[in-house]
Amino acid sequence: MAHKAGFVNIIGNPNVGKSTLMNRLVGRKLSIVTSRAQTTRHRLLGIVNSEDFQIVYSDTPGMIRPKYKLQEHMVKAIHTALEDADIILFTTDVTEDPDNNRHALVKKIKNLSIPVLVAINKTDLSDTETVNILVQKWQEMLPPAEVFPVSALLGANLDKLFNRILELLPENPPFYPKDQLTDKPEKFFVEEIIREKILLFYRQEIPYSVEVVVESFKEDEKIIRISTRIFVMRDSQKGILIGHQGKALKKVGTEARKEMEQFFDKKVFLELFVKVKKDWRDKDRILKNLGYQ
Ligand SMILES: Nc1nc2c(ncn2[C@@H]2O[C@H](COP(=O)(O)OP(=O)(O)OP(=O)(O)O)[C@@H](O)[C@H]2O)c(=O)[nH]1
Ligand SMILES: [Mg+2]
Repeated sequence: MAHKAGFVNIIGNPNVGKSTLMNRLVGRKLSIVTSRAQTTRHRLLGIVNSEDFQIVYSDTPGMIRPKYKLQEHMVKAIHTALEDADIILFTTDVTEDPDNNRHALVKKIKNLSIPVLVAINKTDLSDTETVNILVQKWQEMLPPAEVFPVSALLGANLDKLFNRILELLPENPPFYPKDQLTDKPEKFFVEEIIREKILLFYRQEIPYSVEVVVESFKEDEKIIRISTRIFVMRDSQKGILIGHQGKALKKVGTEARKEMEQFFDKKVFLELFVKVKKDWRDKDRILKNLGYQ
């Protein structure tokens, strides 16, 4: 049998569960997940390898109308993902009304000549009848697409989706070494884990004003020592982030460190420093330094 390999790019509106779905399909938590929209800022690959195939999933940011430069970069990541896909995995959820869908993405997908799979996620929050109606509506909305009701959270119906992906996967040699799981370095996951805790623990605009950068990452046999800087946009945000007697930031550090120890399967020593970098979200030079190309 010829070797199969290809890019399966997951796109959709914010908060529908794209990252949860990719983590499930890859079998490991690579992408951070929170209940807040715009959790994902970067495109991230999750690679599933076997002897006969290599599926390269892409998690992407949710589609938004950009209001500042950071968001423009997020939208650019979606457009790149539309261009280099072998298969599009358009993800929606049971709360999204197809008739009322923010049409930008659907229109773009309609014009593609590659296979499109629609995952209707969060079926655990609905009932069979409602889900069946949604399946039909999405089928009409995107006629060539095949529709799969799933629950990424519970792992329901993902085997059917996976089998279809495998069938549609083109014949190709592998694109990445077979032991490779992702395209991002260790630092990226450190930054994302800290950002996830900030999204979980702070309200309003704080998480959207924050960027995390690893300044040093030193690993020896027993422990990884990590020093990070958290950028905020204003002095007042620095105060909120640190909290009374430093308690708020300490909680971020503790929870992030625990998750890193799981992720790296090693003891972690983690330092966090907060710094104000005015309007970092809107400055090309700063964004470039932060890895938004
Ligand atoms: N009930 C239920 N919740 C889900 C399911 N999948 C994801 N969620 C929840 O939906 C929220 C958003 O999940 P994410 O995976 O971060 O969604 P996303 O599409 O990647 O979001 P952005 O990166 O912000 O665009 C989280 O609270 C998840 O726990 C599901 O199958 N069922
Ligand atoms: Mg996401």
